[in-house]
This record gives sequence, structure tokens and C-alpha cells, in this order.
Amino acid sequence: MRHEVEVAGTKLVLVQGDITQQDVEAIVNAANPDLTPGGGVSGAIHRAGGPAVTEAAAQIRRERGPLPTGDAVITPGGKLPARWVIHTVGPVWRGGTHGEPELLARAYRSCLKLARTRGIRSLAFPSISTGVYGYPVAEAARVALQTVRAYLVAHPGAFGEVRFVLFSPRDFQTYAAVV
Ligand code: AR6
Repeated sequence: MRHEVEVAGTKLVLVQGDITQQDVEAIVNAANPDLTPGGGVSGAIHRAGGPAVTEAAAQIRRERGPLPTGDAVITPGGKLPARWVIHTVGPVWRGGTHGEPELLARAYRSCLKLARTRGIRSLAFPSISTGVYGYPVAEAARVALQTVRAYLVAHPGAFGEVRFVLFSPRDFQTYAAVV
């Protein structure tokens, strides 16, 4: 399953699959504030990337303390095909009236900004916050795609490709319906 549109000269691609297997320069991790492996996509990324990812993340945690929701940091990708991992913390869903949409948008923007300032030209996102953190997928998809589109329009040519990697066919369909 694959869907592609063009936004201001950048390919915006949706695929169904495993983010740890993507051939992009950087993949995004839906991390926790302590940057420990945890479960979900984060556990998978730390497992596939190996100690180089986990140790670099732990070092950042020691130096900077917990990562605030909506911020992003970068580590090497270790054994992953991707050279870099950008770790961001999405909001925990608390009913939608606690600033969740703005915090989710901020998480996406922080990753895009960090990638752009590092000269990273291809980036893959998972569906941030829609697993353990409980954000409803349809609402998260709208925020994610609107935020990325707006960023690409504001920074034309910054990226060759931005990819969303949806783990389940159902999530893929949900994103494809709003892209
Ligand atoms: N590739 C792509 N997407 C995946 C993969 C994968 N290999 N594995 C899971 N997903 P979650 P959150 C999807 O829970 O909601 C962690 O324990 C998954 O189906 O990973 O932001 C952290 O340590 C879902 O659609 O992230 C935090 O404590 C999406 O990734 C907490 O979970 C996000 O689900 C973060 O929760």
C-alpha cells in the first residue's frame, strides 16, 4: 500500500509498513521523555538500531533531562538503514482539550526543523501519539498531514521526500483519506 502526492516540490508519501526498514536519511521515533526504549515503535527502533541508538539517547537524557512534549533530538541510527533517528515526544491524549493538537503539531514541526537544519533530505514519520499515548488516529492524521504540508509549503525544496509509515492497513487507510 502506497500513496504519493507532491507538495511544493516535495514528495509526500504514505506507505504501510515497518519504519525500521525504511531507506531514508532519518526516521522519527515516538519517544518517551526519558528517551528509554519502551514499547511500540520506540522499542522496535531501539532494537533494530542497537546500542548506538540507546546509548546516544541515554547520554542526551543525562545531559538535558527529560525531553519536553513537542521537542525533538537526534541520535545516530546505529544498525538501521537510516543514518539518523530523530526522537520526539508526542502528547498523551487526555480528551483533546488539553492542547493536544498544538502539542502534536509542535512535535512534527520540531522534527522537520531539526532535519532541515541538519541538511537531511528524506525523513520518515510514524503515527506519533496514536498507540500507547491514545490519540485518536483520524484526528492525529489531520494534524500530522496539515502540519507537514504547511511546513513543506513554507520551506519549498528543503526535502526531497517526507514519508509516513503506517503500521496497520487501517491506519494507512485513515491517513490516505485525509492526505
Ligand atoms: N513501524 C511503524 N509504526 C509502528 C511500528 C513500526 N515498527 N511499531 C508500532 N508502530 P506508539 P505513542 C505504530 O505506542 O502513542 C512507547 O512505549 C503503532 O501501531 O509506539 O506516541 C514510548 O516509550 C502506532 O500507530 O507511540 C512512549 O512511552 C504508532 O506507531 C509511548 O510508547 C505509535 O504508537 C509513546 O506512545
